[in-house]
Amino acid sequence: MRPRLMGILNLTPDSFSDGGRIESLEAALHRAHELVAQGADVLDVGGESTRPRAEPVDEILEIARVVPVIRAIQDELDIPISIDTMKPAVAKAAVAAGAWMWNDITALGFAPDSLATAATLGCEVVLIHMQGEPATMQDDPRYEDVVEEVASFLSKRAQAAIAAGVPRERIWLDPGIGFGKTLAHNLALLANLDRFAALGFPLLVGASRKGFIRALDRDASDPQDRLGGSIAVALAASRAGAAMVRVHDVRETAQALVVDEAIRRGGADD
Ligand code: HH2
Repeated sequence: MRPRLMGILNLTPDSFSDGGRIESLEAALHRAHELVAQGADVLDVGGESTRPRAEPVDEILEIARVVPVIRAIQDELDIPISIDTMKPAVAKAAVAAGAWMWNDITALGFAPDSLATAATLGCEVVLIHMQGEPATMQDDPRYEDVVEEVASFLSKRAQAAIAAGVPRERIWLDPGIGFGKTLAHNLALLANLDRFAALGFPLLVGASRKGFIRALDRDASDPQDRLGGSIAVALAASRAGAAMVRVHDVRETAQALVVDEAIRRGGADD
């Protein structure tokens, strides 16, 4: 089984890789159609950038950015929508508009009512590991044992979500590549993805165009030049049993995953 493809639809002026490109409802819808045509299984809609040193966005503005786009996608396309937000009010508005999944980089830890809101909404929930907060997370991240600490954090947050009333089968885990991690931390996590897949929840991996790729390839200072590295991670995630990968380049990743899966099956579909 290869992972499902979560196509990234950023509605933010400052996302690191494609920020500023989507400036209208029409442009967002056009991009949504493109991502679906390329093979996306889920669209991840975000109204606040989570890149290191990004400016926080007020929840009213975030809702105004994402809700009309979610409604329009619902009207025109048959695809599950994920809302990438840490704010319960935004998740509520997005789910009311039709979102199927709440993708939260704070693992339902940002607001006191995050856990209860997720339980009430009854939607799918992605719990992501992050050390610190977006503005400063890359300043000096430290771990004794990054793999064990991230695994233990994710297990605890999953238990907290279940205790708050989130159905177990709705919970997804994500080790949070680039969220308060050095290159060595990211590589340790990526080399041990099977450890996270074994925690008993579907695993989501988001590494598309992220900064650690540039740390390995100095020519990739422009995020758009990180396709090869992003695909390498998608294949590693697939081989480790990930259920979904979050990517900008859906078409190219889909092709790589299909070919990789065929090779692993030894050409059984020929
Ligand atoms: N990474 C980003 C945002 N959301 N969600 C999940 N589940 N996993 C991730 O790794 C993840 C995520 C990075 O966000 P940003 O800096 O806004 O850039 P982009 O959305 O272009 O990836």
